Amino acid sequence: MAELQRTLVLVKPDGMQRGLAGTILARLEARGLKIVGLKLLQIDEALARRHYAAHEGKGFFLPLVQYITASPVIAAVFEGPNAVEVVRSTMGATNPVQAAPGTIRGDFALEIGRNLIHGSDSPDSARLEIALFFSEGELLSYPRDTDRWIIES
Ligand code: D4T
Repeated sequence: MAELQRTLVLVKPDGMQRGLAGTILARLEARGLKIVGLKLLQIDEALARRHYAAHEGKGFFLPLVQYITASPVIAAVFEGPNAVEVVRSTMGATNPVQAAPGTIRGDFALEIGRNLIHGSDSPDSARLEIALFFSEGELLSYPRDTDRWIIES
């Protein structure tokens, strides 16, 4: 069986404002991934700077911080085999212009600065990012009766 992973997903402010939160989460759920953490929160500037620390100093950094702090977001942790890569492929390319139709960004977004969703880009980033948004006690492990129909054990 493939490695069971957890990954952080954010429904960004544009997803919330456009009423696409349910659609975005539903696509990941329908793929077979399991929600093990979920919250609505307003990201403040300090958290935005930590989350996007890798981009500090780049031209798009300040607009990116303004964008991610502009409205509440949903933070979710999804679990499943290869969850990091599966979320990334379901999201589509960072720039929606290059995102394939059928992906979240390819179906619902037009511009890189309004690309609706964040997903961790590696298992190591996922661990760091999950810890930024969730305490251990906010993450639940539980079996689903459907798991055996989604995951070959
Ligand atoms: P996030 O982190 O938001 O899921 O996006 P990605 O993982 O797909 O892409 P990223 O880290 O390279 O970029 C983070 C964030 O910055 C915005 N961005 C990026 C931008 O506005 N202009 C740019 O040129 C780049 C590279 C979009 C996503």
